[in-house]
Amino acid sequence: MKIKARIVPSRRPRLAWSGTTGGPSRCSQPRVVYGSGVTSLVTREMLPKTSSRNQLEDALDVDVEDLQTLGTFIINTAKDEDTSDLSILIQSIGTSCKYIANCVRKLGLANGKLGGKAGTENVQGEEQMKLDLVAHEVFSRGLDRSGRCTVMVSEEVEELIPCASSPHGRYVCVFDPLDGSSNIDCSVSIGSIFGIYKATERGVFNPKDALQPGKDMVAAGYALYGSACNLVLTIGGCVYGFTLDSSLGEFVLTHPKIRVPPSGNIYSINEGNSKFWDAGMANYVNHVKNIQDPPRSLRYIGSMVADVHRTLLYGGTFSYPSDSKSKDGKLRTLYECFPMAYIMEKAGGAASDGKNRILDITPHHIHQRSPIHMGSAEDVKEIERFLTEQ
Ligand code: AHM
Ligand code: MG
Repeated sequence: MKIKARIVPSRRPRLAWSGTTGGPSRCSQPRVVYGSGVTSLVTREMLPKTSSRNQLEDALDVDVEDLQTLGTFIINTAKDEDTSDLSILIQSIGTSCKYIANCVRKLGLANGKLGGKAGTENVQGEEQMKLDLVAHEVFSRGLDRSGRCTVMVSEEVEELIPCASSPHGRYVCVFDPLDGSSNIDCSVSIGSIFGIYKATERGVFNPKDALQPGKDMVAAGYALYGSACNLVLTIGGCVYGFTLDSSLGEFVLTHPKIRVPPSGNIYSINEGNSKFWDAGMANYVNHVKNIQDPPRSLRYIGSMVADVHRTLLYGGTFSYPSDSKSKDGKLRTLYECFPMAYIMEKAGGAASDGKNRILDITPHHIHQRSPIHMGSAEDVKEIERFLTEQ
């Protein structure tokens, strides 16, 4: 059994027992003690049954070496000249996500400076929250300063945003700095979403670079500000999940090579819109409700990042369909649907607009919308069957 230690020690770790001066007693708790006096609690249940001190220290050594932060992971993954630019870009995004995670934690304590409405509207006529604007500033400044991004698209800004400090930037970044705004003020999970493309020419601002099909992305990810803060990332290969260790201030690799189950028992959709659905969608949800073995569960948080994160780990589907009220659905193709669809596919799942693969869409406008159904491949196929049979 492995014991997870939480920091890279400056000296070899040794075991100590709280509440005792000598060896272990029945109720004493073992701690891992590092040279600097920083400690990490290890519970009795986590210890191997045969706990000789040497065995424990050996076990600790193994895991301490295995500890991988987002920084080391990216540097090891993106080694060549080409991808080292990408690595710097993603590290800057990681830092922005940590900053936003801090704002989210302080939201209720900041005397209204972070919570509540900003009194402005975004390009789609939606009310902006103060935290939407803070997150946009943090994301866009971080990307600009990374020096690796030539142009950006943000949900909060109508036009393309050229990066002033990146004369040699070779990447295009599309992002929703804070997704799930309606959940901000009630402490329900929210998130940030991003997708990265390569620019046609290094350092050249070409508006068409921001309208590439989703399948041409080179990396995508999201941060979930929930009961834990997770950063999920793919650089075109596997999907990796990191968890923010706030004592270290680092994202630590906790979910290597995530695979979405081929099918699942959870469906996620805003059923309040059912009166606007077409027959195909209504028939599908009715069908799902009547499955007996095992019965399906409806889970809908109303924050895409949280709903998709659960779908990625537990399987099932997340849908925001088209309906008679919004014929293209609600979610934005470029910076909401594409990155999540890219992650879902890289994890072995699927993402469809109901008929076709989401990632095959070539957007004609940076803020266009698309209906979306994503998650376990078998379940998404079943939704497509219902939607195309009507
Ligand atoms: P936002 O970008 O303004 O926060 O809107 C996107 C959010 C998604 O996170 C979520 O899936 C959806 O809106 C929920 O919409 P609804 O309240 O219509 O169900
Ligand atoms: Mg959003």
